[in-house]
Amino acid sequence: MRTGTALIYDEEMTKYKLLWVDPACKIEVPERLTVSHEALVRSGLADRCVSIPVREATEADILLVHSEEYLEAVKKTPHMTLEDLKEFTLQYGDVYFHPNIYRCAKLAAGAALQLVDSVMTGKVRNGMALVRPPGHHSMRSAASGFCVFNNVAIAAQYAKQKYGVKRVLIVDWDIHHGQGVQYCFEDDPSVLYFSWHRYEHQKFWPQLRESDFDSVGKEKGAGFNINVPWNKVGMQDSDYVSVFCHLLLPVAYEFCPDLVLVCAGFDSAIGDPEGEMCAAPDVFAHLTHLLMNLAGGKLCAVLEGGYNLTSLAQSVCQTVQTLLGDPAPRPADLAGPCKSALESLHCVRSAHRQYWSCLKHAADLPSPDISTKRVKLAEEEDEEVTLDKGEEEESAEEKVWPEPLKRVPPPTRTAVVLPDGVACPDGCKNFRPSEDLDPLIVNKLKEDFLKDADDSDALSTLSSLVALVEKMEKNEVCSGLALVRDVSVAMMCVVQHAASALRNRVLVVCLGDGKVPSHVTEDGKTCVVQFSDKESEEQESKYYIPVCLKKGYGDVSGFIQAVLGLLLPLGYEYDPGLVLLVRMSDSGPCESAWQQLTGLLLGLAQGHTLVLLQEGERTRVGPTASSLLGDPAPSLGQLPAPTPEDVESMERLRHRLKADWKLLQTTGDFTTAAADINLTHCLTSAQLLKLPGLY
Ligand code: FKS
Ligand code: ZN
Repeated sequence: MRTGTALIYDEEMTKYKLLWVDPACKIEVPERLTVSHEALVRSGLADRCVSIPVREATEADILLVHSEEYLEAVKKTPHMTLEDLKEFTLQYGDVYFHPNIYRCAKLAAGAALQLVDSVMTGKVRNGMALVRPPGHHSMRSAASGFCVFNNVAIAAQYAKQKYGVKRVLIVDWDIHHGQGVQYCFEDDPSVLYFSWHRYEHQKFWPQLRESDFDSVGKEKGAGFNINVPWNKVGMQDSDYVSVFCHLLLPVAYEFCPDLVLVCAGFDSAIGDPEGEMCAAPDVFAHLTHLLMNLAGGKLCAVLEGGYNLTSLAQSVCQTVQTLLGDPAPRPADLAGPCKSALESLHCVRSAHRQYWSCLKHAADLPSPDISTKRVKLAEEEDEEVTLDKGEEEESAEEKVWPEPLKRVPPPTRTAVVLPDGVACPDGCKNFRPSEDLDPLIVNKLKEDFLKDADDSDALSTLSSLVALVEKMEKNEVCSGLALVRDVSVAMMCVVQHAASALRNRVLVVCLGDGKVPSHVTEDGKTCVVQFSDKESEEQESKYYIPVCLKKGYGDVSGFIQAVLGLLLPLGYEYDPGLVLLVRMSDSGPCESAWQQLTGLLLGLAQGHTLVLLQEGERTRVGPTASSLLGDPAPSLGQLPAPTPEDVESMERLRHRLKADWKLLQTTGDFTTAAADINLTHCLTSAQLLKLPGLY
């Protein structure tokens, strides 16, 4: 099993800077790198990483993406006078040259390649390269936006060429559009490029028409370029998480990459003067976590932008700490995406519905000319007038936000409660309650859950579970796994204890059609999501969510789609303190889908997940423990389309719940209310299916 996180950094890359006055370039300073690296050192994270030296990218490496003429031109810059450098710079937009930048650009690209080598050869599982200059704007024959060579594009080509990697996913969470990456892979279906970026209807740099949602890729590459334009500033955690759940992740799972590269720019975080967004640095822990079960965990993050030094350093630490496997912090209050984000999401999903079966059911644009463009432009002009009259807005850099809480992993990662004769999996701790339970609790357990009051085995299991849950609440244990005689009883017992004695909300995720504790959900302290192949007879409520997958778990696509598009957003919005994952009898999905589910759920509740398995399912103990320990789940393979029945029932469910759970929304307000009403009240489900364009 590959483990370890690489950190690639070299001080040499701080040794160039802007030598003249240029307001567009003054934010790109050497301190960006030093503060990021120092924060990693100071927090002890750097020490936990495997430090890998940089190297210079060779000419052959650079030529994987750039033209010979361009390389030759850049090669001359170390020998130029200041005047020559200025003049050379003028032919490009928002970039500067320096006598040492060619050397640094070779190191930056080389650092990305060293990272790819370390991950692909199994020396480490994942890693991050801290580099300058950044790369994602540079094009075949042009520098742009502080970028000289396209580090990540070169890394993708290199991985394909050297390791025969078939599919690469590039996630560009920098707040600028990496047009250089887009141009490089536009017609290439083996590289899926995803970018979100501040766009403001083409008013924001680089102000390109082709950064909009309708640039989906060309020829064979159609569908493999995904642009999410942000048409407003101030996007928050919810907006980012929503786009991951409803767009990036479903497509990424369907694509099934062999390698994930991240254009890791942190100008998308709060406080950044360029991005002017409001996402907390902690959100990068979640974005990172959500990508870590793709490609068997092979993830390489390469620094791009980030200009608020405080926010940048915090965001880098969140990313690296997550790569190291520490549980993500509790997500901030995710109140759902804003209207503008929903509109963008809707436009991108509909532009891509013909290419990805996970998006087939996404709504069409309501009418051909409602793109986010025209309608919004008109509105915006109005707004600007009002803004001028108002007070001067606070600048992004004056924004204050709380420092992310220190993430202290519990002393025990995974504790197990197993019957005699079942070996404790490597890396787990056999759980024995350290002190006796309160006799009152023991009596209550006996009364409520034991058929036979003298059944000491059953009592000891239940007592252990209760004690374990308490340890998890105290953050002494992160996750747990129990093999029990009767999962239903164990589930009821944990839920009841949590509801009465614990402070935290519990998310119960139940696989199988057994009876669930739906009656305890009313006050919202418990939320139950039940996957089964039967229609539920329970009373539906905001906190009891039956997900019916008709083909059971035979259809992995349907299952994963429900996990990504329903369970995760719901879980993120509900923000439990404990996740109880219950697998009833022999009804769960295949091993890899089960591991994906377990891995993804660890992003909630600071990784506090307790898994209950039925005693007969001993063979599941090993793989489940491995997921709880943070090992990446195996890939599911390229996913086929989910069955129309499953899609239909999921969409109906989403439709019912989206008023209560804002993170389940995928469309803006501009789909007509009439269509909404038709959907819920007038049409049969068969009719619904024929009208995918309506919802
Ligand atoms: C100053 C205008 C600056 C250029 C922005 C370049 C952004 C570069 C970046 C990278 F990741 F490449 F570093 N316009 N008000 O952040 O995307
Ligand atoms: Zn940027």
